[in-house]
Amino acid sequence: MAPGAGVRPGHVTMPRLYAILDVDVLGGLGRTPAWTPLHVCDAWLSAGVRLIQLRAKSFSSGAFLELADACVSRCRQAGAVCIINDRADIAAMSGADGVHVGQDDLSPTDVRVVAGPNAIVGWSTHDDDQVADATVQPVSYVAIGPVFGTHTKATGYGAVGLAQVTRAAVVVHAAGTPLVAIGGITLERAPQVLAAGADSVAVITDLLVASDLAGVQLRARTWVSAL
Ligand code: TZP
Ligand code: MG
Repeated sequence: MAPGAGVRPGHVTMPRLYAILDVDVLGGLGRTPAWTPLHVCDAWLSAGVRLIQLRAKSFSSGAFLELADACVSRCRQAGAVCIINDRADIAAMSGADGVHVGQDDLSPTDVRVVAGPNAIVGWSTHDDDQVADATVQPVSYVAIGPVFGTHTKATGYGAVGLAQVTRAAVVVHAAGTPLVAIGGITLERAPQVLAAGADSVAVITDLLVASDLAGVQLRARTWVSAL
């Protein structure tokens, strides 16, 4: 059996659409009146989105916690999962379902000290070595990316492409772990990413292609029904 094989800590069946609510991307859209994170959260949930990661790099800790509290309670009411980016403390305090961390954040083991054994813990990877390492970490899912070029995040890594998604899928599935693909994924590209082996596609920008909030809801509905 592969290292780490079996049911993973914080085991989760991932919905095919993994929506990331990035408050800085929202702010950068320059919409008038501004689309608040909670407006977008509500639009996505009412469209059937069932997994939202809250990402707020520029927020103070207090503002992030306040937003996380509101987001978690909306997700809970809708029967959706809410995951907090980077901050195990904010995930624990807000009662979120989990935490997503990257290679330079707290390790998955350290995240679990704060978030607990049942939390969903996701970890970003960008190459074969990191994917192999992920199979021996206490993670609930592994993310691979950027699959395509993206302007949303300067990851420091080049686009990994679909072949890398397939390689990662083989390795992480052997360890009993779902694979999330991220980076430059659009409605048009999502089917090929899933066909390459990803269980879920994580999306920021393409879920916001709309001119108003009704359009945001429609865009999310289109995504949910397409997958
Ligand atoms: N990690 C790798 S690529 C990326 C993150 C957070 C950004 C994805 O954003 P988009 O807009 O869906 O390309
Ligand atoms: Mg991070």
